Amino acid sequence: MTTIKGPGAAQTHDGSGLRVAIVHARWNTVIIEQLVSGAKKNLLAAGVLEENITVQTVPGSYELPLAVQRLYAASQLQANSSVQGISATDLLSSPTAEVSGSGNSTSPKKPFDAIIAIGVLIKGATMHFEYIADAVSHGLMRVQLDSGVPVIFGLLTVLTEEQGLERAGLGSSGMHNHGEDWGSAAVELGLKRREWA
Ligand code: DLZ
Repeated sequence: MTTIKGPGAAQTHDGSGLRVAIVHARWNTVIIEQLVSGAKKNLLAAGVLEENITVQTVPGSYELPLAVQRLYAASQLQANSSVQGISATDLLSSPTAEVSGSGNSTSPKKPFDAIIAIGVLIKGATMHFEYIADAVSHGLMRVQLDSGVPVIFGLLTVLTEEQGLERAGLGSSGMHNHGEDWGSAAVELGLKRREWA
């Protein structure tokens, strides 16, 4: 069956110069894993280098806004730092971390051009779902507008497990994996953000 829903005809963008982070919750892992691999698939298909894709996890969706905010800040710090060879994770745990050892450096990293936040909220019997969905949606928008980095909204807010599986391309209806759209959106917005700078 044809549908009018969706982002329209596929666009081609060259993501080979981009650096992208995926931050995902671990709740509802079966669905999450599929969404993350869909996002990664389209990042790679657009030319984003594997080495320029960073994947970080948090326990649940509620943790996504802070993680996105800190990961982006760490990548800015890393880019500005004269000390090379510090991972974003090191910087997150200790923003003033120094590298011990030989001083061998990795290539300089620039700040992330886009960050994809992925989580799956499944409605339960209480109001939990509504509070988290609202908080995370507003939190991610706030990080995006405060920092200027595109934050791709990969939060599924579904009423049933089946709805979640469908949107990850794991259902019986033939619905595509929405994670792929998020990978494409990250590339498009990462490039457009540079144009709009
Ligand atoms: C606690 C909780 C529940 C009940 N459901 C979900 C869910 O469906 N999806 C999700 O990503 N996270 C869930 N969580 C965990 C919260 O997001 C959060 O990790 C905890 O409340 C700790 O802050």
